[in-house]
Amino acid sequence: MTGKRFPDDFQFGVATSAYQIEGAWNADGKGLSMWDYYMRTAPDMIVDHSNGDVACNSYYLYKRDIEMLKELGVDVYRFSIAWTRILPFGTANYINPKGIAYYNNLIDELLANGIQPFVTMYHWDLPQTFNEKGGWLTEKTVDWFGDYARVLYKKFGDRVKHWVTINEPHVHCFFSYGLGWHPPGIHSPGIGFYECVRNLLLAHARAYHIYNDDFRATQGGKIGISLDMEWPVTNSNLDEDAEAVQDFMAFNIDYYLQPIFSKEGNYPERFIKRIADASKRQGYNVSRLRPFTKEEIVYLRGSADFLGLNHYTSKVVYRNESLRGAYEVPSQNDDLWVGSYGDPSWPHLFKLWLYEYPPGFYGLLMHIKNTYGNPEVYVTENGMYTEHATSLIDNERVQYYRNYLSALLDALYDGANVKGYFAWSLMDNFEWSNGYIFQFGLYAVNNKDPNRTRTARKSALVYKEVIRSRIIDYTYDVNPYEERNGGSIHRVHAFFIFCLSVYLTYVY
Ligand code: PNW
Repeated sequence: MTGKRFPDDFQFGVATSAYQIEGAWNADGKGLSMWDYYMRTAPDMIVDHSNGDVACNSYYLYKRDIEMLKELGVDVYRFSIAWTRILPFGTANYINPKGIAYYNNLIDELLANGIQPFVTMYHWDLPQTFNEKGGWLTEKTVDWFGDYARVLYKKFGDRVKHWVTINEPHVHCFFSYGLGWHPPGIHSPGIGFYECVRNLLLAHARAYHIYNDDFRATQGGKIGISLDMEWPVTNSNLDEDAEAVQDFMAFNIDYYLQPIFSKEGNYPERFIKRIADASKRQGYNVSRLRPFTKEEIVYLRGSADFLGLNHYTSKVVYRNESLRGAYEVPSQNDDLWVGSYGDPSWPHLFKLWLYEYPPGFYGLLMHIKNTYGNPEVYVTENGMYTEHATSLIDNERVQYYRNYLSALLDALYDGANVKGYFAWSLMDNFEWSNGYIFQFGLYAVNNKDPNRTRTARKSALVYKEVIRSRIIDYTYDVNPYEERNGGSIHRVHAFFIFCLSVYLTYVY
């Protein structure tokens, strides 16, 4: 036990996203997102050839989801709205009443159970109609997104007081327009990637300003953006490695934070210069990073009431001659020109991308506090995965959550303005190009069962105890199997004792 406790008003929650859990991909008038479309035309994008057509079937099972939220005792639930469930063609000229009804039911049921909705507007499921017109590579998407945001405020803003505009510009643009591993599969790591981020940031600002101008006075909510960030670490004292840390920060952290959360606005100088220099060397007559105009810098600056932070892991970074020719030219990786890896001494399960290093979380939270005037932060995602999990006893995940929550508490006690925390994820779900191979859930989901039965893992019960007690007790132990049976035996006993006492009082 660390002896530190979470303040009473600290908000605990869990997070999910529409495409990863809802299923019902074409039910009740829903239109196609680019995920729906590519899952039919390019199923090879997904390692196990699965897709989100059914996923956790939450479109039909949302009441069960709310039962789980109640069991955990969370204060808030972060979910996302599927753009094409509301606007089947993307544009706001036709609103699908059944889509509105679904989210109304979800929101009302949450509120009736004392759980606040924390709603993401866009978690990667762009309408296919807009993809066909250029998607996030065209600035028109900024207008389309603004129109969509306006519909959401009108329909749900009376009850939703926290909005996340965009989930993870970095990961979304990197996979969809940089590497091309996610729909629409565009491989343009040195140009398309930067264009996508630029348009997403402007779309975010558009949604923020629409709220400010037309809704804030009557609805009084808050608008933020969820940015994903890894923390760079080095043990070396070589100048090149120190430079690598600075550049990694500029490309992966400050690139996204500075335009919105700093006093001066705009991209970091260091980042602008590296891409401009590389572009010049490569014979481009302008930088591959299109600069913001003066008006855009002002439009973006200060355009958030809170920062949503998605954080999973840290990286050891370095720079040396071994990187010559390591990356495709041109690409964001080549512009950055840094090597990175997970330190093998940090706990990890499958040596892919997720290594447990809680001091990195602390470092990141303190960087945000110290560099950006201590903005309000909600950790909108944090968690770890298992692979082909068969047991409900997920001690590695329990350990991960305890250690990351402890790091968060340390930052909180050192003055970081963290208001809430969302575990990713409520339950196992469609993990994008990794299909159903990785499980991030506090609850296990049985995909073979048409009812998509959900069962609490040990991590769910440990998180529940953290929420209840507001402390992290490393000695607390619980067995998810006994809870399942023990819980019902307990209820039978209680009922028996109740009957006996009624009998003794009134009959005997
Ligand atoms: C986030 N990486 O994505 C997303 O917001 C979620 O939808 C997703 O399920 C979750 O994290 C777990 O992956 C990420 O490779 C995807 O570093 C990949 C990375 C990071 C975040």
